[in-house]
Amino acid sequence: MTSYQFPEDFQWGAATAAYQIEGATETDGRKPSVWDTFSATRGRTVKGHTGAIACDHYHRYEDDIKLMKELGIQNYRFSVSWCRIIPDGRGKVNEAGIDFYRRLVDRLLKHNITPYATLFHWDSPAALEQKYGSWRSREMAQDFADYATAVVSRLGDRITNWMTLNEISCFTHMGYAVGKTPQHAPGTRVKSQKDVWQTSHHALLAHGLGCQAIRAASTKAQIALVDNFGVTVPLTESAEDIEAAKRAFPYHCGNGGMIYPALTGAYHPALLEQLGSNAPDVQDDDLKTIHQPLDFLGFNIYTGTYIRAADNWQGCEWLDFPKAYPALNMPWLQLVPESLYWGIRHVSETMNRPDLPIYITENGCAAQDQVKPSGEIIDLDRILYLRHYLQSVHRAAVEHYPIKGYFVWSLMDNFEWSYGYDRRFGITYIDYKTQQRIPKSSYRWYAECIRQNRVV
Ligand code: GCO
Repeated sequence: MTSYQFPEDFQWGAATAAYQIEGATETDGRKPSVWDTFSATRGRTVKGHTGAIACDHYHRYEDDIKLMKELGIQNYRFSVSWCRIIPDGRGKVNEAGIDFYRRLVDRLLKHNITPYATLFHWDSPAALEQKYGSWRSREMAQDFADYATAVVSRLGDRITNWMTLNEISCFTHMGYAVGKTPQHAPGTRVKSQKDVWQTSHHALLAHGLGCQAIRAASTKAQIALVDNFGVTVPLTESAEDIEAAKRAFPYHCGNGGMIYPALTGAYHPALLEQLGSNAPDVQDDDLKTIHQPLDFLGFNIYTGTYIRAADNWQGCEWLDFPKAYPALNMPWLQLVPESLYWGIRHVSETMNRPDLPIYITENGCAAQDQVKPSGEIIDLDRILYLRHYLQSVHRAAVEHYPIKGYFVWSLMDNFEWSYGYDRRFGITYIDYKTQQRIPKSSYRWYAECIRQNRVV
């Protein structure tokens, strides 16, 4: 008997995002995004790196699809760049921008690879930053919905799977901050925590209006939100620690104010109480708009936090990582494979949405990859990481949680936001001088998992 076998219909894939791989930032009518202006500002990214060239995927997408084909994935998650489609943020559609994604998708379909398109992976048009401060304004939600209509009405004949926004907390709570310069675009200092929560509220509204726009433009659309909600992992699986992890969940990483409203239609009361006057202003019907029916949930997961039962008012305690705890090559990237299983279980049990199919839309790690004299990259650390997390996916499947598929982050090394090209998350190595793609050992290992439909 072979172990760690997945159900026959389990979906394997790989993920990327537009600004991180495309380059060609001034091509075919594209105008700047907030990430172009942010990364071009002194001191914002490591070594001043920008996405101007990145992996030059815009010109090399055919080669990249060959890489996917050899890998054996049946699914590819990418994002559409708003500033290619509506370069001024609102108004005129740039058909040349649409044409790029049409070529990409047609090529994917020719190779029997199913496209999963994210409409927003952080690269909003800089024009909207100038106009009204991006997510600080409620107008952003309607502009996003209009952009969604523009894309889905043109590409809805070839794309079925649509994801609205990627990781609301990252482009709002890491893009706007009080008393310090935020790490992510647009990098705006605001006056209060309430202002920060207002940006994520506007993003939730954009998600809701976006869902409505997608459904209106395509009757066959399958729609998801992609979130990286923080996962509380019970220290032991005793009933007390499990209960503690569930109690901690709405407080953790703003979960109660992001994934909760999207999946349950309400901000979690415990979080609202904690926020007090810093809670966002919510208008009539906002929560109804935000709480749209979803066909699946995209869950991005990299790490987690251990929790145990405690005799305090919350009934739970957050545990620090010991000094030498195993971690990968990011300050926040501790190895917590169970976070994947518990994240899925929290959706079913803690948020009470056992009905919602889940795809892991990102999971992976940065490693200090070295090219050997033989030309190979033998990334044993990445294989170790991925193997443990995939075993956790398998546990969720065996216990009949609705886990449908897995997308590795990432198909190839790319622009890692404020870390620039300094951190490599790919299973394919990019030589940025020559743009040569070199599959790493993890690519071969992942291909074997896909071929055998199990964790090897
Ligand atoms: C994300 C980010 C990715 C990052 C990855 C590693 O969705 O979290 O979208 O773009 O590259 O998470 O930090």
